[in-house]
Amino acid sequence: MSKHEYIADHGREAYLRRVEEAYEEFQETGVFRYPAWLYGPPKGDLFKVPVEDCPEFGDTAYVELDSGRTAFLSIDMQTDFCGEDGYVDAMGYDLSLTRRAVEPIETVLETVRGTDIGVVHTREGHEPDLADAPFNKVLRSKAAGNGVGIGETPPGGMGPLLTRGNENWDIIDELAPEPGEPVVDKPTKGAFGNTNIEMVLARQGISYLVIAGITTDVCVHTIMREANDRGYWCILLKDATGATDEGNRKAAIKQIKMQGGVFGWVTDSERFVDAVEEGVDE
Ligand code: C5J
Repeated sequence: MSKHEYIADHGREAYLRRVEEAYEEFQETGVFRYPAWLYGPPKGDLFKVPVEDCPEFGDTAYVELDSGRTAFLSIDMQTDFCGEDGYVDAMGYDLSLTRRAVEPIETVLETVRGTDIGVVHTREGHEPDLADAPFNKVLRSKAAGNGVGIGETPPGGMGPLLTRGNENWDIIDELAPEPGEPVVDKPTKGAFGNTNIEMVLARQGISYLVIAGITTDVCVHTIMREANDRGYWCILLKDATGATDEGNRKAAIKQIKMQGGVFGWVTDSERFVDAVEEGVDE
C-alpha cells in the first residue's frame, strides 16, 4: 500500500504510531528498518548498509534495504562529463575530478549485477535539433566553453556537445549498460521531470535508490533531491561521485547529511559492497 492509502484508511494518529515504533526500534538498534507494513513482505533479501554522520555528525546508523526493491542509479557517466573532448573538457576542468567515480562504480556494478538489485543509468543530453535545450543553458555553455557550447563540436572533437546520438554523449565503455538495464535520457540536471524514470522505477517496484555518478553537486544532487521528495530512500555512495570542483563535491556531500539526512543518507562504495556481499544472495 502507499503511504497516502495508509493515512486515508487509518488516519494520522495511526501513521504517527508507525513512526513512533520505527523510531523506538532505531533508538534500540541504530537501524532504520525496512517498513513491511508500508511496502509488504520483502521481495528479496533484507540487508543493512552503514550510513555516516546520522543522526548527528560522528554517528553511524544503518539502513535496512530490501534488495528486491533497490536500484543502483548510475548518473551521467558519459564522455561529455568525464572524457576528453567532452562538455566538461571543453570548459577546461580537470577530468580526474569527475573520473574518480569510474572505478568505484565499476566495482559496485560488478557486485550488484549478480543479485536482484536493479541497475538504472541516466544520460544528460539534447535532441539534435536542440528543441529541448533552453537558450540560456546553451548560451552559458558557450561562454564557459570559450566559444564552444552545447550543440557545437570542439576543434578535433568527437561530435556536438551534450547532443544525443553522439559518441561523446554516450556512457563510457567501462560503465556501459548491460542488456535489460534501463537508460533514462533527460534534457535536464534532474531526472524526474519530462522523463520515464518514475515508470521505470515503478515497473521494478523500487523504493530504495543507491546513487552514484557525476557531477556530485549538479545532476547527482538534483536527482537525489527529486527522489527524496518523492519518498524514495536514497543513499549516496560518496566516493562513487565526482564534481568539477573538489570543494563543491565535499560541500554537496555535507549538505545531504544536515538535519539528520535532509536528502537521504551517505555511505561509500566499500561499505555498500560489503553489505551486499554479506546480505544478498547471488
Ligand atoms: C552538469 C551533470 N554538471 N551531469 N551535469 O552539467 O552533473
